[in-house]
Amino acid sequence: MKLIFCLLALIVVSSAFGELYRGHQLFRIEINEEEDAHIMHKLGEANSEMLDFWTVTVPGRPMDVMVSSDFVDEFVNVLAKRKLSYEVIMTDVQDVIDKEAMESRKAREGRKKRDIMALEDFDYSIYHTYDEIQQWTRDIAAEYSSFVTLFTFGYTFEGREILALEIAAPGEPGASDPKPVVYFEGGIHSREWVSPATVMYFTGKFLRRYMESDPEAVRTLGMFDLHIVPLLNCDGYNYTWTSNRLWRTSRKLNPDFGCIGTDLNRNFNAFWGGNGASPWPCSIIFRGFTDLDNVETQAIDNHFQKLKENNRVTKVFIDWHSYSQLILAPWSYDADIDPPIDTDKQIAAAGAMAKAMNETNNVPGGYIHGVGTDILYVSSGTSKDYGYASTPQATYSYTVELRDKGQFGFLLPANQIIPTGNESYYGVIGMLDWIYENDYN
Ligand code: 0X9
Ligand code: ZN
Repeated sequence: MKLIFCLLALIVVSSAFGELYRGHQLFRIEINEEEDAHIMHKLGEANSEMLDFWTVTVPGRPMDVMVSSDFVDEFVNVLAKRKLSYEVIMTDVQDVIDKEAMESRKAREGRKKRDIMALEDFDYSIYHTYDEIQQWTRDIAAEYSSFVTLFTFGYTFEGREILALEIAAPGEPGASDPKPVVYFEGGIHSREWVSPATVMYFTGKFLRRYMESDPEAVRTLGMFDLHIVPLLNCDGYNYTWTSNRLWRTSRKLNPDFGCIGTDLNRNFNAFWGGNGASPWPCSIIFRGFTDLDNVETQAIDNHFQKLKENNRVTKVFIDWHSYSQLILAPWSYDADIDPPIDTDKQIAAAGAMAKAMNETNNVPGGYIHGVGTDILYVSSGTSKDYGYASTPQATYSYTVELRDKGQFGFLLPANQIIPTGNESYYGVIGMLDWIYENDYN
């Protein structure tokens, strides 16, 4: 059985992706004027098939946009007319995708195949398929069954289901009973592969170190219960392995429009339908027809409804994304309103996380923290605003954008998974220590 899994994984890796992005180029453009941001925004709306904004237009920030091969000339003309400076970061996106797939294949070939699914030999330094992630989740629950529970959200689509872990270690002296919940979610955007890889890495590390009585791990797991969804957007993620490496949204069919997908990070019931989310079902930031109308977001909300019914306190909510190296606090839905009343605490805890992350690896460019709308862009119906203002009511709710700063973007090489996972591990400890010391009870 294991051998069949391994062979299947190899076939998937070698046959995936086709040539969808041959000749596509990734541009980095300096946008300094509001008017240029507006023009780029409009250009994107009018040419959504040709332009994929990897980061969004905000004056004062570089904007990364992937331009399809037959639109490159026209796009360069627009840039020239507006006198906008730019550099081409990837001259052929397909080459970068192929390189990633080849490296992944080589890494797998070099290993004893029977090890792929064994937890003790689980290789955190490569990206994993949907099946492997599911297997890992089940294996973790089995290995640490005395305090880790596997739970499902009761949703399957073509056999795929969202699995989650509850890590509830015995409380340390001074811990609340029950302990406050810390929620971590990976893979809401399917092309951001480093997100589930990181969540899995630091989860595994917390558990291993806890068993070794490491004081940091014992303190963290002894003070908080962790609820972990390693991979939320299972269908989308599977699709990035089989068909389109750069797929972002869910795989829900939008009947009557002939296109598929909702941006799950625009579909939450917090300020749903506002700015920075599209009502157009074929947009990659489509908000859905109504809030929570995708099984993934609904599953999350059901989970928090249940926690609420059981009077559980969710203290921290983090949705892990890539890329840009940012720790973003609420709000993201509107730049013109005051930040939430908890903003000082939120920023201080995010600062503790950023400090720990930057001290771990001194990653180029560092991690920056701040209020979402100050350092990124406006978007509504996002998980971060939901985590704070809707069902979870977590005082500390964030979007974390992992590595890198744009050299590889969503196509981050696998050799950066472990360093990213490590800095995130210490980032989580830094944040939870701050909360424990300043705002636990
Ligand atoms: O646009 C998103 O959903 C997130 N960025 S990503 O490149 N991973 O897609 C950020 C959303 C949260 N924050 C703000 N918009 N302020
Ligand atoms: Zn994302």
